[in-house]
Amino acid sequence: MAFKTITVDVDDHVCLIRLNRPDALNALNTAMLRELAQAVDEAERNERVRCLVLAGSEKAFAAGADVKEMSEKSFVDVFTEDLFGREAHALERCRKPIIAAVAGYALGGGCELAMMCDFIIAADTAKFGQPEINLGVVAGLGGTQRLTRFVGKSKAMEMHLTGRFMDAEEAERSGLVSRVVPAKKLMEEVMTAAQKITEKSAVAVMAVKESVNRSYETTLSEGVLHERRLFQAMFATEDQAEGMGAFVDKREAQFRDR
Ligand code: DAK
Repeated sequence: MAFKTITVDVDDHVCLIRLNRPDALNALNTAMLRELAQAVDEAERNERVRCLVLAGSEKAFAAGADVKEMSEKSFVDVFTEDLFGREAHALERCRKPIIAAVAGYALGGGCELAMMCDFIIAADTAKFGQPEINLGVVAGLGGTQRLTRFVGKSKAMEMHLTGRFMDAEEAERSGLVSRVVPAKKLMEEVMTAAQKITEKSAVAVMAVKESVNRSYETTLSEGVLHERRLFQAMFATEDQAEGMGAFVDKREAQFRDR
């Protein structure tokens, strides 16, 4: 289907979704979040897709939820519509890996969207922030929870309370992003990372994602046990035999997702 606020391209097993509202610095409105949720669902169902990439433009990943759209809403509107709740679940429940490619502003809902992805690669131009406090509200897409887990209480609290932006270098130092690359090389680096993931066993990739995410939801001992069971379960796959056999034979593994 043709989308109006995003673009979607599937190439070489990677689904690249770009937020595309350049006049509003990719501010997330209802239409865009619905299209994004649909695109993620479609990529999840598309057997050709083995990894997703979510990107914005050079100037902005996304400058937040659309303040102009939100400013018209009442409590009853946002409560009964469950503003963005359903759309956010599409990303949260996706079992394929999603990489966020962040250049420019990733603010408010934009920062939260990037944090919902599995990891963030940032351009040296990236700026992260949770400036909802300046609008008289609090973050609503998980920012107080996820940013705190990424960067710790002190930095998260400062960013949420003052609205201060964090540059790419500070974001890498604080563990918010996996690495920073020159803006001109951002998409090349992200697509190379995505490509590497597509070459692995999709079963093992899914298990890694599930296990790392588990660490946010459970105690250490339960998480370690869950990981051990997943590791053991991998021995029921052909890909485990292929991967280890290929290592022993000194050849490239040919994974078949079986
Ligand atoms: N919403 C709507 N339009 C935006 C926007 C936004 N968040 N950010 C930028 N724009 C628009 C500007 O209005 C401007 O449009 P025109 O005036 O040209 O029509 C255009 O994009 C270019 O922006 P600027 O002229 O301001 O560009 P600058 O380079 O001077 O400044 C900036 C860039 C990013 C520093 C500035 O635009 C800015 O401060 N933007 C707002 C950032 C912000 O406050 N973001 C947080 C929004 S609140 C929830 C889920 C999510 C949320 C809440 C609830 N539930 C599930 C319940 C999330 C809330 C938020 O994200």
